[in-house]
Amino acid sequence: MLKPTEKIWHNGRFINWDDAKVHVLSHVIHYGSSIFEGIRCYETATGPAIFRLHEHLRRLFDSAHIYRMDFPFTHEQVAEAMLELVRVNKMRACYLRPVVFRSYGDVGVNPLKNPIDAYIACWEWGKYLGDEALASGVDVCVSSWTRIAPNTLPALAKAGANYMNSQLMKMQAITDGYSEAIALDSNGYVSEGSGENVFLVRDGKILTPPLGASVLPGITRNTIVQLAQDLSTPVVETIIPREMLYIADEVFFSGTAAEVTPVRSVDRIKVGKGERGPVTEKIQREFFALVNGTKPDRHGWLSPVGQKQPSLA
Ligand code: PPE
Repeated sequence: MLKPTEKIWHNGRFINWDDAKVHVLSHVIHYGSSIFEGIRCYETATGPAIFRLHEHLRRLFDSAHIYRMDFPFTHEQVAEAMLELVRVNKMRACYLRPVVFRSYGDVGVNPLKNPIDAYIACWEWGKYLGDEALASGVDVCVSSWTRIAPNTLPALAKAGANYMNSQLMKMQAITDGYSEAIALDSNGYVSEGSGENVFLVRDGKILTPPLGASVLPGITRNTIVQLAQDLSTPVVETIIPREMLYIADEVFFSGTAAEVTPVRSVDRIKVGKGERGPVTEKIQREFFALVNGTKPDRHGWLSPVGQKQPSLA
């Protein structure tokens, strides 16, 4: 269960957790008119630091732009709000969730007259696909649901409505005994998980679907591509037939919540040896060393919160 923190940022002010409420006739409740981000703040030896804050904010503003939402704050203001939120809540590590939506005003599909409301909350979020997932890998299925098709819902926007498709995938997967599902795009090629991008490894080469395969332009996806290049491992963005998932040497997920999670089987077919593979492990090691600050931040990906938080111990 979600453990409340003290404050939530709302339209430029910090309010109490329990006061962050919306009216039932808010546009977003009826028509899914929200965009959001998910960002992790990691504990490092020199205090908490937000991982790839600016890339996440860029995507938030891109999502707002796609949906014609006039969000009256600058990138810098929201960045400062996020850092301040971690400070006021005295968090050491947390997940941050900015959400921008069409709020209370009129009812009816036309969203243009409804005000835009913005909140940022944070909380402690552990391992997305279970505690064992990072080491042992997860069992997944190919969803019978297709990922949102081009020209239906824009996949490059991180919009609440996209997650109705994700929920269908996830519910089916869980009910059928899997941890997660991978969807195919409307052409039948591999797209992404309900809340993760997908990578395959075959013959030492890393493959991932291109943005045209209805995937979210994941910040972790971009991180993996960069880390693979740093490690001189070739990475190719290419359309991927479904059966490549079965014959890949390794498959793994990437995402802010999921971080880098190995996939050990797809549709009950073992991937490689049915355990975390060596390339996945190498990428994981590099990823966690960077986010935890045990390796120098050579890409400038960490935004220090600027205050060492008291130890909870
Ligand atoms: N695809 C989807 C559909 C997705 O939701 C995410 C993130 C990604 C790819 C990876 O993107 P990125 O986080 O930028 O690397 N999913 C977020 C929400 C998960 C949730 O259950 O809520 C996340 O990981 O924060």
